[in-house]
Amino acid sequence: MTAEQAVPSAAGGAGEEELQERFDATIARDQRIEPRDWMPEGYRRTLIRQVAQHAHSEIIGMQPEGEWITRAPSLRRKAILFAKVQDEAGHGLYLYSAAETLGVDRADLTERLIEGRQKYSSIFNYPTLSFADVGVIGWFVDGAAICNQVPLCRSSYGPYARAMVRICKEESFHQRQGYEMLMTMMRGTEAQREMVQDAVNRWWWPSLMMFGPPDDNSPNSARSMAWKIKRHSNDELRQRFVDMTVPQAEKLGVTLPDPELRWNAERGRHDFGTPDWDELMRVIKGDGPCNAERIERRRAAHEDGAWVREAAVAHAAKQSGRAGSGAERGVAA
Ligand code: FAQ
Repeated sequence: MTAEQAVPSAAGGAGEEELQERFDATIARDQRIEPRDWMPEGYRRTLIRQVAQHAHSEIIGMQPEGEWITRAPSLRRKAILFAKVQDEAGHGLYLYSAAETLGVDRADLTERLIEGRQKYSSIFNYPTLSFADVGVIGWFVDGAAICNQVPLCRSSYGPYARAMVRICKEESFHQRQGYEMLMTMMRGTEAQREMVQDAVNRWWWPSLMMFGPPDDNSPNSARSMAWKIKRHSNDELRQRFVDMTVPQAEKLGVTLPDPELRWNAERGRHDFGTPDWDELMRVIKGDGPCNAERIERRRAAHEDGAWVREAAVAHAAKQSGRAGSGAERGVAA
């Protein structure tokens, strides 16, 4: 099946106008759209775009931390990191499954990623230079993922919303493990504290960029919010992340690298500086520090895994052949 092949909708003989009215009413009542329901083409395309990009992010997101599995400083840290990276693979798989309910094929989506025709999160195009980066990714990147994804548990598309429930539980755990690791390092030597501060300095701004461009330059937001795919705007979620993270940084004893960051009593929120939006656009377009390396690694893993996919298909064919011949003989398969 190709990426744009539509799943037949359960039209039930109703005309397009009536179907659209039913769809609008379901969204207005805050109920879920399910795979067999009729949906406007734009809604389906927007979901495929977002869910596929999200799935790709989880899979590419295994790489920056995965590089540290062999170099983790203790068996405990290695076991934790291994489990976390495996969780990200699981998230990718739930999300590809959710995307498949929209009539696309995972193999085709993977091709699109490898050929640069579909995006993945900008954050995974930065290098992990020290083990402190693993802790900071847990704290910032998983923390940002939680801010962005908890509202997606109420997204209007059923399979996406349900996939997000488990993903968010695991991301919370990831965030805590990152923060706990940083607490340990901050209680260690001066060199360890410097490593943590250096990692914080490098990951802060890219983490703010994860939430996407500012609202006045976010072409998809209005439509996605009207369809209740997205529940909050990019800027609103970015603000929540800043407000959540500032007290955590104070407790940890690190400085967030933004001279404009301060509490605004009038707004009851923090004011903060402007991320470098040109940098975000460069990274999204493929010109970040690690884009080429990340995609090349994904391509190699995909090619190396071809024999596993072929073996799985051959095994499934053999099983269904056996089941078929069993059924012919009147044997329960
Ligand atoms: N990176 O109009 P908008 C994780 C694109 S998972 C790259 O604002 P939208 C777990 C955007 O696609 C992290 N591209 O778009 C983990 C659009 O391009 P298009 C991933 C970006 O969709 C943790 C264009 O710019 N999370 O972290 C980015 O309304 C640790 C215009 O933007 C998700 O995917 C970006 N940062 O809002 C794993 C969450 N921002 O497609 C391992 C679900 C924007 O029109 C370790 N996604 N673009 O050509 C979303 O919430 C939304 O899709 C946004 C973007 C908020 C990312």
